[in-house]
Amino acid sequence: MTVHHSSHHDGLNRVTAHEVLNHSAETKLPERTAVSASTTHPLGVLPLGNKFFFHGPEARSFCGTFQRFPEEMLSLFLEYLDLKSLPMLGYTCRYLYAFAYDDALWKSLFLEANTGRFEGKWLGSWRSTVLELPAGQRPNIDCSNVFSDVLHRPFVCRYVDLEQFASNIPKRSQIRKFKNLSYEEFAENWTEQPFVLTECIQEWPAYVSWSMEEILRRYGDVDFRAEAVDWPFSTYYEYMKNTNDESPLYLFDKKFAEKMGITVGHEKGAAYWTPDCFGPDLFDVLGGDRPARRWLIIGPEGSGSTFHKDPNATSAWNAVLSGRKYWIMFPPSVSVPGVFVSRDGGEVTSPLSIAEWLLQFHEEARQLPECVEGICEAGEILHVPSGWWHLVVNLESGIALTQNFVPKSPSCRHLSDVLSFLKDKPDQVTGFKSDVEDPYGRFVDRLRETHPEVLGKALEILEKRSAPKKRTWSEAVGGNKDEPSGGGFSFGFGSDVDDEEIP
Ligand SMILES: O=C(O)CCC(=O)C(=O)O
Ligand SMILES: [Fe+2]
Repeated sequence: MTVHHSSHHDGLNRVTAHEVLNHSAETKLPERTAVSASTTHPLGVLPLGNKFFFHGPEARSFCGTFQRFPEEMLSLFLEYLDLKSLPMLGYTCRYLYAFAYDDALWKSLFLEANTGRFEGKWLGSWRSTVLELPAGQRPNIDCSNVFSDVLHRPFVCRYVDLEQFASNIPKRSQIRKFKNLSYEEFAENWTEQPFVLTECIQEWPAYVSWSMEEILRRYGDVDFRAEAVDWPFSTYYEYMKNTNDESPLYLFDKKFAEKMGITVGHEKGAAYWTPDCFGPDLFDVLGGDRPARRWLIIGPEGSGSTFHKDPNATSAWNAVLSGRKYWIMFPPSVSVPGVFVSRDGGEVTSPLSIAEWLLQFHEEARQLPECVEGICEAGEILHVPSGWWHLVVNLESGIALTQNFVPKSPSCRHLSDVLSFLKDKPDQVTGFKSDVEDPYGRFVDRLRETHPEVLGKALEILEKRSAPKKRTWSEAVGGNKDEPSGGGFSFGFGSDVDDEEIP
């Protein structure tokens, strides 16, 4: 951008009408490079620490009473302003201009204003899109005497080099890769471990022929769900090519098959099918009452999923059709650094964006012996065991398909986990149609008809797990680290079952 070197040293430091009106052609922001304090904010805002090297007047000293606000509070206050007041306040001085320019505020304003189908054009930022500013232009206002971490941090995160986190993976935590697996091998040994299959989806028509351009050509007018918005793919495509969002909108659509008019499964002409190794999906017994299971996932570099466990204690596979994904995963009972879970496991608070988590916690997380990491390349498919924590980031823009399922394994552990989830955490159950009032009851009924033995075994596990274990007094008080007292700690059923109680 053009920098007006003189402007912020004069008098009141107001934004001049000349600056507001004189739009300059938008310069392309830098490609992702190593984190550096010089990562360019579009208005030239610098990290807070830089003010100690600055000798001119700071913009902040011209914003009147607002100087009393810590910058976090100012930013919070601005969230309450509407589409008219926000820019008006921004025009009062350079400091407030920089804050009112924050695109996260404009994203909220966009979402408030566009609840229906969005017919407009993506213009490179939420602000430009809301204000319908001519494409590729933005006000030419120099804010290089604005020092703010709140405003600068998202740009550091946006341009952080993601490869640094995906490289030098310690050998012990490398995710296992196989060409393929048989169902027997999977069911016996691998239902509780993450792994990647490298030669499994090469024959999928979806792998052979779907590219961004092909989807654009064939489905450009079709609306897909991307977090809070439904956009025609052509709009999302423009967004992906041209966004500075720290956490880019992620296309995550469960109705894609219907929308694209494709079939899935082993019938002729299907676009893809579940690899044989994952075997049957026990939720199939629910027929049309089964919860949502498949998603098309599309996103730009840097998009992805923050730490979570998959819904309803299901397992999943995730196939990369194009692009590359970095995965970092932990077994169910591990507490992941930087991730806070409510007591019942229902609420995961990962207030951090993916890049923030990587910058702050990746190193610490990698030290944990349970850490599993790896890159899933295009043409590969990854297994997410039920209950495992995972964070995923796209190292390149790409297309993926994912499907959740309840594997059938000799131990029946997965089924019992799902049953216990449906039974004990009804408020956390997701993905069922609203007319399925009692997912647990319905599932048990169908299993009784179709898989009585499997159901029996799973219920037995459940019973054992919930029956309070009787312990003798000496067992209860006598345990120590090397010689645990009866039953104390176990990696057992993985999930969020509290330690057994002493009656
Ligand atoms: O971003 C991704 O591809 C991972 C998606 C995921 O974890 C999920 O669908 O549960
Ligand atoms: Fe997931």
